[in-house]
Amino acid sequence: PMGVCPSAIMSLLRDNFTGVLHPWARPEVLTCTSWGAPIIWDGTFNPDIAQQVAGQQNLTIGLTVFAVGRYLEKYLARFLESAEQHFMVGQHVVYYVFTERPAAVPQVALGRGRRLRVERVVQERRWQDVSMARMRTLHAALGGRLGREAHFVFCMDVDQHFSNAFGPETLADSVAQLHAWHYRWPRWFLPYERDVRSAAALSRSEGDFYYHAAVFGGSVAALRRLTAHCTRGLQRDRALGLEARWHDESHLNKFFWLHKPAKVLSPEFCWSPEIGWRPEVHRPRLLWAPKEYALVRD
Ligand code: 2GW
Ligand code: MN
Repeated sequence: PMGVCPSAIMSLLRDNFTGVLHPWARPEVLTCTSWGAPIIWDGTFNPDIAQQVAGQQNLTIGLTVFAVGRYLEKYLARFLESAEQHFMVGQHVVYYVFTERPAAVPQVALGRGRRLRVERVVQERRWQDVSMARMRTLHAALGGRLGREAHFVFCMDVDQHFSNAFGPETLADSVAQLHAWHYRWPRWFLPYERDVRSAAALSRSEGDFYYHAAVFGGSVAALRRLTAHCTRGLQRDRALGLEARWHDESHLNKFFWLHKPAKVLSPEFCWSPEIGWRPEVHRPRLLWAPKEYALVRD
């Protein structure tokens, strides 16, 4: 399915932040979901307009990232330094770094209107738990200071860096990221959790896209609902002795199946260089670090 649907035009008119002016500029890719949300690809939005609209609203945008154990030294400095170059430049930004070692967080020179806060978390023993515990911690943070000082928040993995502008054109009430490895696959083939006992389960006929948990965002209220849903699902599964196939990401996918995202980011926004060249990927905004599972996983 390609091209423009009328509901894309409707959502343009509704959404102040889109700056999506030319969904037809990319006829070779899907630029609209079946429920009328824009899928933003390079060339389909005007970053200057998005910037102007966001500036007029005097927004503060939160960016949360977890850097626990070896991931702190390995990834955090480059993530933050590249965010200074590319993430919401010209807006008010507050970074929230969650780590068990606040003193080891690197000093990064911050631009005007940009702040960094460090919050202490306990280090989970298993890496799966490090990843899954993020949902509960985020839920609490969104209900606290982060939720009071930010209007919109993005929650990201730390094992990646920004390579091009990631600006307010990405903002909406709820935002999901197409997974770079899976955006061309048929839905019955996607790596959703399939065990019906799991709270994250989707059947072969369910699922819109496979979303990547390395990037999700939205308004504070929407993210409170998302993190509550995922925390509850993770807890329910644990009580049954279950762990979904892709951990928190499986529960995130279940949430976005039940509560459709208001905006979807093309794989250009979080690209894996290991995939190689693809004609539809114009200007990657975030690049995954190479996976070194043998090194960092037990
Ligand atoms: C994770 C796996 C193995 C060894 C260490 C860690 C680890 C993760 C860690 O030692 N310290 C840490 O801070 N983390 C945080 O969890 C960090 O922010 C990292 O980016 C995030 C997710 O772990 P990651 O990036 O190694 O997993 P991916 O890239 O395979 O992530 C996808 O799947 C995950 C669930 O398995 C999550 O849903 C993640 O959001 C997805 O992108
Ligand atoms: Mn990752």
